[in-house]
Amino acid sequence: MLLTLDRQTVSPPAVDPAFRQDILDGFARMPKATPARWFYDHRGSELFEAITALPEYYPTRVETALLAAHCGDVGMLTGQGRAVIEFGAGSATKTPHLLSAIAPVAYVPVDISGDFLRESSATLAARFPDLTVLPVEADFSRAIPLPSAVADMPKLGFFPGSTIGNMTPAEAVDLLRMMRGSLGPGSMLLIGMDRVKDPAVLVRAYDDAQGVTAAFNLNLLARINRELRGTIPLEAFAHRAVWNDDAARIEMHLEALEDVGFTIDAVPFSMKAGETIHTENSHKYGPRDARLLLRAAGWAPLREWTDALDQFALILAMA
Ligand code: AVI
Repeated sequence: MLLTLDRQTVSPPAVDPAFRQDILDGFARMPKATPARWFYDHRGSELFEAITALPEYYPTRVETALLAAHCGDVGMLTGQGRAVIEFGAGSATKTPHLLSAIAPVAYVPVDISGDFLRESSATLAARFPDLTVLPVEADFSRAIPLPSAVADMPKLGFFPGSTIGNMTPAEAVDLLRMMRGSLGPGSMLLIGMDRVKDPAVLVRAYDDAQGVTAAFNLNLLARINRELRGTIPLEAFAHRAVWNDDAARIEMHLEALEDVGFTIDAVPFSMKAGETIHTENSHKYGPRDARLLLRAAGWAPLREWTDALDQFALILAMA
């Protein structure tokens, strides 16, 4: 049963003021840096879906296999009848494994992209006709008022995809603490985290041979041109993926290939050849780091599952 979309954010205006502000602030910084959340317009979300199917991008494949293999164990530990709250649901391709295993009373997918949320909610509602689906269009990095229908139910937060890695460790702790507050006492959290591994494997995962990740990164500039009256020459930029060992993260940058000048909403900017815009961090966590992050936010890790190569971990934690 699919109920109406609970809109926490109003339909996007012609120019999203938060997007404008973040981009103008980010381009004014030295070095230039923009928040990764602005990748996900409709085209960006499509490109991200394409990334998840790339041979080099192992996280989605490995995490889906972990869920398929261990959802029975997850169901035993969580018990039946919780409400599942999925943060950043996107196309929710991993969710059916979890829903089949724990038979939730309600499923609340939360995502900033209304289009994707509507499509995936309709697909899930058709596949699980007895399940109450209550989609919430919202930015889960801010406090989310959950639908009143699930207020008194025990909850399982589901945060797959290693999205936590796109935040700094300090932001990650804040977010995990906020989720604990939104989900309430007695809640549980199932989270996916990508492991630290051979940098060559990581760089390939973020700089694939077909250039899909490059297109995903460059789409940010196209979006700026489209939505903020930008004049950025896309052909003057190249995608770069770099392993930062000290910070244990893959960084994505857009590097100017020549000296370049452009405007964004009539504000002038210039870049020298070789200068970059830092567009994303994807932090990777070793086993102890992952548990420490959860503990720092008040979650007690209960059990974790990883693949034979220890590429990716699914961790179940209690509030
Ligand atoms: C959404 N997030 C977990 C992806 C990641 O792996 O950090 C985003 C991504 N960026 C490039 N490829 C995938």
